Amino acid sequence: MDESGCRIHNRLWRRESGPYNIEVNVTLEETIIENAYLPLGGHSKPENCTALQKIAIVIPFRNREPHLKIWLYNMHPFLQKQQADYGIYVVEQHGESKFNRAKLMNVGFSEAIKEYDYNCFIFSDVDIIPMDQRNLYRCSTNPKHMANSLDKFNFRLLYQTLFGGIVAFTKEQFLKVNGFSNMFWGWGGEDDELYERVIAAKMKIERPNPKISKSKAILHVRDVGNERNRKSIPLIKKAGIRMHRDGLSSLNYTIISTTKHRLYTKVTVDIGHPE
Ligand code: UD2
Repeated sequence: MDESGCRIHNRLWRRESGPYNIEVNVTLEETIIENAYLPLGGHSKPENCTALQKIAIVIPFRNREPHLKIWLYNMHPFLQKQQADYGIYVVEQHGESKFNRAKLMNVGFSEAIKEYDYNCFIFSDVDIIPMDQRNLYRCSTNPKHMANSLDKFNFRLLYQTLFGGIVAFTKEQFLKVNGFSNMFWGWGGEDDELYERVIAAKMKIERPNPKISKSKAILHVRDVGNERNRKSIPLIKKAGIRMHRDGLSSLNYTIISTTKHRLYTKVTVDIGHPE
């Protein structure tokens, strides 16, 4: 699949290239005013061309409103300058049970494909914002790890198999790995498990040039309800043998509400609790 999307994109991109000022002192109200032309649900398309990739951005979420408004404020113009045809899905975990980032990603994928012919899925944490307009938010011929150059890690890759933060999968790639595991409750391991799935499915990981994928990670304390998952290691080790029965194919959830906000679609979901 062509990464550039619209044909005229490259021309615009050169003009707009380079470091990008991330604004952190923002209100949701000003973000809404600046994006008043967006149709409800935060779905935007380029006006003068047809993008090859239709991108659903899926954000796992609970109690992170301050980060969400910064993300939205910065990412709408960023994605529009890249001539993206994109929709934003904020998937909020309902209730108090342990956070399950991976299962929320699976829900986002499953709900987004009901609404539009998305063929690229970017699964992104709510607190990571790219610093360079040339960092293309697009899918590639292999699953792509996009959070490989974060300010909080001095723009270095912490370890070779790191696959957390932001990953991009075409629809086919994501179906091939049966999505994320549903079994990771609490912090950690679900990203490493997804890496193992990709390898077991005989795909490779791609990463952008770290000079271009420089991104800001907003610092925060560990969330209540997202304590470290101490059961992750055996699950990661057996990812390859478990992946076809644990993932999109075994996903169960109950939608509490789907709300079309100006800047995004919010899916509030009951994903149950650890067994
Ligand atoms: C790392 C990974 C992240 C994930 C996590 C372990 C990177 C850059 N990031 O991030 O992708 O693998 O470790 O699970 O490698 N969230 C909420 N509310 C909560 C808890 C989490 O909205 O109560 C969402 C939010 O989108 C957040 C994301 O989950 O950005 C990841 O959680 P984190 O920020 O606590 O994890 P972090 O920064 O250690």
